[in-house]
Amino acid sequence: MTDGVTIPFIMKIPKIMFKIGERVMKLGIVGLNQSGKTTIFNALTQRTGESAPPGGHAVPVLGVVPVPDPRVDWLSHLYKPVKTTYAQVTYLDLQGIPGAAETKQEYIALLLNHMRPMDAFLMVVRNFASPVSGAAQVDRDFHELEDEFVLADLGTVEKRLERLALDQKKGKKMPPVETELLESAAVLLNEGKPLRSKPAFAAAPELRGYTFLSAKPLLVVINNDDEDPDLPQISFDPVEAMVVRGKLEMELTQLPEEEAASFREDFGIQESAVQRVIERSFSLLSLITFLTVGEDEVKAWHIKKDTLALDSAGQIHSDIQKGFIRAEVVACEDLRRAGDYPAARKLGLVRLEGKTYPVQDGDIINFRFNV
Ligand SMILES: Nc1nc2c(ncn2[C@@H]2O[C@H](COP(=O)(O)OP(=O)(O)OP(=O)(O)O)[C@@H](O)[C@H]2O)c(=O)[nH]1
Ligand SMILES: [Mg+2]
Repeated sequence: MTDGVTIPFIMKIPKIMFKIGERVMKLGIVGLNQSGKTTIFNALTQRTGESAPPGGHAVPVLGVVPVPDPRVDWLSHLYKPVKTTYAQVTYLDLQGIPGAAETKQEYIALLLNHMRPMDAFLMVVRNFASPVSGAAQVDRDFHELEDEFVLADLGTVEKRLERLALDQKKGKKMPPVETELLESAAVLLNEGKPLRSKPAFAAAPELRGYTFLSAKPLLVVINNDDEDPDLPQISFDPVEAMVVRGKLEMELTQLPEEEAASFREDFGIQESAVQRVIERSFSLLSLITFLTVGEDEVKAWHIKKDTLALDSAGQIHSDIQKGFIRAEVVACEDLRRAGDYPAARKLGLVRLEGKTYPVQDGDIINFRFNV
């Protein structure tokens, strides 16, 4: 397909340019003490043991994990590139929490302090009998932490409303939208409900600066014992919840693939639960994938849903954004049906899109730009 104009076209982008511009989205692993957070973090990131030195300070440990994607597998098979790069999610686990955080409250306060800047949470809830904390009580444990989110946010809202009322007494004007939002947030939080239960709060630009804990997207991972594959009775809606047998999954990641496969069969695990957690983490962050292809590299890039072509170009490099001319786009599914790029082009499946095109999940994009 052609748009009838000769377009300066730079195919090869210097490798160094790929390093810049990607914003890392982070999921914080939260949960009560000894719920299996580090076990699940290790299963997700294929590590063993604690990374924090014992007896020291609380240390945030980051783990970067590739997001499984059959489209990338197929494109890599088609192009046989030097390098294949999957989209990534980053998890943060707070390890080595010092003995000084003795009470549950202190433990949670310290944990949440570190977790506040995260983009979303993965909450681990214990569903195995523990020598420290006794029989599993999934509902109770979930609500214990959720209530802490709600209380912390209510504290923030009330403090801010008091401040605004004081300012008003001194003759300052109250910002009307923010005040109204805070007042209705206070009502919701007073009912014990998280801000994420009203998407309007989570999305409101006037509230963004507050980094409310209960507004962040949440994926609940119920950490079952080895022999138990089932989701227990739970009463927390509308949160996303899934079951992982954390200890088993962590042990599996430490085995050679053949042995792990035979274990998986024995325990009736079709797809690694860990892979599902990673996939769900990615969509929890409202991310979609676009792809760039070539003999050098097949690469999956993550962007927020509804990102325009111009901003997607900026994800790769600011120069590509600045010099943006057109985006040459083919949906990965269309390419698959056509068989290869020239065939897709012949069938008219390769489109030229402008700056304001909202990039779709699975788009393969070739940016045309001027530098
Ligand atoms: N039976 C059983 N034990 C588990 C499971 N997951 C974790 N554990 C055990 O529970 C204990 C705590 O696990 P961790 O992963 O350290 O829990 P944590 O939430 O990181 O603990 P802190 O960081 O100290 O709060 C360890 O002894 C684990 O071996 C599980 O699925 N089943
Ligand atoms: Mg831990």
